[in-house]
Amino acid sequence: MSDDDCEALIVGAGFSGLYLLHRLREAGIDARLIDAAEEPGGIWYWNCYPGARVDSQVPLYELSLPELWRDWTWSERYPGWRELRAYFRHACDRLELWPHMAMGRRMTGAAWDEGQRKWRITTGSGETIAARYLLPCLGFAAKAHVPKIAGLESFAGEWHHIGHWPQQGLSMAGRKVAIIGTGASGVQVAQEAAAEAAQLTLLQRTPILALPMRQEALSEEQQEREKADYPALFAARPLTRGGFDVNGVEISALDVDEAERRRLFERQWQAGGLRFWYANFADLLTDERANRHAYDFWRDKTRARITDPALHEILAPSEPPHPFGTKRPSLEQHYYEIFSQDNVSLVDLKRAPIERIVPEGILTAQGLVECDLIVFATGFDAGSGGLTQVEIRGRDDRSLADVWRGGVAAYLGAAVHGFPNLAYLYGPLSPSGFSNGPTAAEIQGDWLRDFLVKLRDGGLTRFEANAEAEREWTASVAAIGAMTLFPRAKSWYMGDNIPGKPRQLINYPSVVGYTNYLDEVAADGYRGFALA
Ligand code: NA7
Repeated sequence: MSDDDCEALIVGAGFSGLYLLHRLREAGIDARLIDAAEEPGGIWYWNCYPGARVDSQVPLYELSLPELWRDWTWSERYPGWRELRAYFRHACDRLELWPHMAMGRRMTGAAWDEGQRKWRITTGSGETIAARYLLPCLGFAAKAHVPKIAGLESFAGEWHHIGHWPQQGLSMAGRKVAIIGTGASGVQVAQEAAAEAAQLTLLQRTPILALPMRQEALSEEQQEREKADYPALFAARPLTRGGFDVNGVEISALDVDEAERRRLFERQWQAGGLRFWYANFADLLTDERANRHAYDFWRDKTRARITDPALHEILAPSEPPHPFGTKRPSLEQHYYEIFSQDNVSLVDLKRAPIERIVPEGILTAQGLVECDLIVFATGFDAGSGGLTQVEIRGRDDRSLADVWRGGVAAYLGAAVHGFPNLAYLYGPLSPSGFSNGPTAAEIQGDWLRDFLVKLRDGGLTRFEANAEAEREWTASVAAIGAMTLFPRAKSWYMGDNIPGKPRQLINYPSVVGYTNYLDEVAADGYRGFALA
């Protein structure tokens, strides 16, 4: 036994990993945690690019533990990465997690030892840790996607993916910056680059349907007052579809007249943040005609902010590029205004595709975009990418990457047949990408704690998802997805932002539905698992 051998090894120090570590230790389970990063924070460690901030509002975007929120105050409604990292350090302090955590250790492989009923986990520094349970909490965006573009190696300047931004920071002042990708990350970094760079070029393939954030400075007094409502707010989160504070209204956008429809659209638009997405009409994401009303509202509001009419059709097209909200809408603070600055230009890659990268910049079908810094805001191999990039070998010595080659299959979006004693959190086929992060972390963390306590108390040392339960769960996510408009977009929700990745809905589209299902499984003696 090495000093690190333990009952449960958690991998990842984001919301899911830290919450689980706390809950397991509280329950008397010898749990430890490793993470490749030097500091806790998960996605907020790696994504430290200028402008990186969360687009779920606090206090919804924090853990519900009173020992954490009682003496914590935020400076903004949508905090930036620095403040979020400070929050994670606060959580580790208050919950006294540090002695059980080892930072700077990357899991490079894991193999199941059936004889010993243990996982043997190897790390980048060559250690092996033995653990009864392996609990990866890698987040949805652990593997950055850098598209293969010919000539990148010949580029004379500097390039970075936003998920591997230099920890020491990087000034964009006075530089010629090109950003490839206009998802949530592209929008955030563009707003900062526009203020600093001598020249900024955005290369857009699909327009983002971005919503106004309506950032708000928060005072200590205001938060002290709001804290009286926190317990009710936190109790409501698992009972909503998206893990936020409310659901949408329970009526169809088609059952009301134009004036009433506009009233609700306007209210959620003014409230700001993602509310126009998660607190809209009931059929926003299931009925194309209802969705079209929302799109038209968004387009008209957005066009009113774009001063150059030539950009209207590129940034906010007459016809929707995809149903509104079937790709993640990002939040913006002044994104549409940057296009009226002299130092900012936009390339529509649909008309002028990238041909190759040359030493001076990016060559498109319409000419050279000169630059000395390329920012890849090109997304992630979301959901499964973090798990399959590690060599995880199960019962039959097959790797998870191999088992999932034709598509992801998992029971409850957490356990895989053939991989005993492994449960991953915030991963594919769980609500992850459709859930406010801390809400999912708590629902899954509490459930897993209860499961492992039940095994311990029953003298059991092995669980494995049944093949049939796994098939049913995987099929049910696809079937529920087919009732929505999500398959109408090419997005990371459908797994098909990565060339060659099988197309399937990778997130379970209801937090409350998931919560209820987990409760039923527990009440039914953890059906769907073989226990030994
Ligand atoms: P996203 O949302 O996956 O956005 C990636 C962007 O990069 C998107 O605009 C893509 O265009 C673009 N992209 C990807 N590959 C290419 C290539 N080869 N050429 C040009 N453009 C490309 O990632 P983000 O990091 O912005 O956001 C991820 C999540 O973080 C977000 O959903 C929130 O939950 C927070 P496309 O749309 O595919 O045409």
